[in-house]
Amino acid sequence: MAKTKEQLLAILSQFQLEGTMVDAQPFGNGHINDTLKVINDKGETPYVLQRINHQIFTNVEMLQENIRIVTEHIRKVLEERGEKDIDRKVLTFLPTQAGKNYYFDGDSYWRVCLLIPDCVSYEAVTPELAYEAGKAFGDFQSMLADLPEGTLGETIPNFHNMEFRLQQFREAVAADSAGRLDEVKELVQEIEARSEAMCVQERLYREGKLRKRVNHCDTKVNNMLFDVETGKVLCVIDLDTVMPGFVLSDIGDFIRTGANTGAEDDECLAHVEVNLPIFEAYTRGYMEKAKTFLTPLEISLLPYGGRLLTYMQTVRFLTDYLNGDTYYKIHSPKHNLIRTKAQFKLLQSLEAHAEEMDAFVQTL
Ligand code: GN1
Ligand code: MG
Repeated sequence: MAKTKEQLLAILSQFQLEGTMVDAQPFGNGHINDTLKVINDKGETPYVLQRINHQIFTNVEMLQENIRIVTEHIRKVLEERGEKDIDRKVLTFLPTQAGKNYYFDGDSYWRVCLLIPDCVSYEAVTPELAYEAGKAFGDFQSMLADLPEGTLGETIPNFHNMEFRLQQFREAVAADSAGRLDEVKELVQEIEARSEAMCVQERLYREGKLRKRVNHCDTKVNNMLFDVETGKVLCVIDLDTVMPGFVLSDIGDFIRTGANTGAEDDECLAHVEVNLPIFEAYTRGYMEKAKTFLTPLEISLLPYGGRLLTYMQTVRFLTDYLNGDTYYKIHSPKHNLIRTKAQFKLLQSLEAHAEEMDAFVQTL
């Protein structure tokens, strides 16, 4: 439900903010939550207001508690490192008048954080940005690597569990509730043909060879802020999916989103190919920070992570298409099918370059 300006201001008045707020306007382009920048009576934008999508994040209490733990922990590490300007390097959430870290207005859940000034985010990646991003996401994981197991909850249970995503997919195929199965039969076959090979992490975990780690789980370049002055990464944002899981998420999802010469929903499949210089730059940056905690087995799996997360997203988009578009926001009737095809094309390209990518990781 869209809110009027008056309603948004009433929500903002529930938080302990400084100054007089006069408006809130759409900001950014996430697929899940609604994000607004808050404007005060001096024309400044000191805060970000977000409506949490509680259809997807059903346990808002756990979600906000995870975020509190993660931001406090990172703040502590940055302080120990003697960093300056820490308010621009980790998100700061504002309490409500009642002292909680979210506000429920009767139908939606809201939260407010400081807007980090003098920074930019990017939708498209260059090798230079990818290298910086790799270091930042690797460092993000390494800062959280000492959180004891069980500290964070799974905000979306089995979020990047491939066996679970395949199960959801198979249920969607069986139900065919939107009557779209005929149209996508070939894609279903392509997915099934790879299903065994794509569940390596779950098998290794059961065999006790792989542990779970805290991952960001949405490592797109637009989930980090770069300092306009230095061009370096300031802050990793979008912490909703920070949770324990399998380690390939944070390399895989960057390869999927950043190392693509086309768009996630490109209608022109000829545009979609793996961008190897970006893969290499990200992996180099990521390894610089992550080699402190990764095992040799995990390192050997890194390029596989790109294929895995691309495959997983193909499966998730197609599942949503089969279900009649109940999960992702769509901008055209076939958007989820277009996304599926573009992700599948990227997967094929990653498969074609698998040997080269494996060989590159060996050189690091
Ligand atoms: C969603 O909203 P956004 O763009 O940050 C999704 C990711 C998908 C991505 C696909 C909670 O992220 O897992 O990879 O869309 N987030 C959730 O673009 O499902
Ligand atoms: Mg996001």
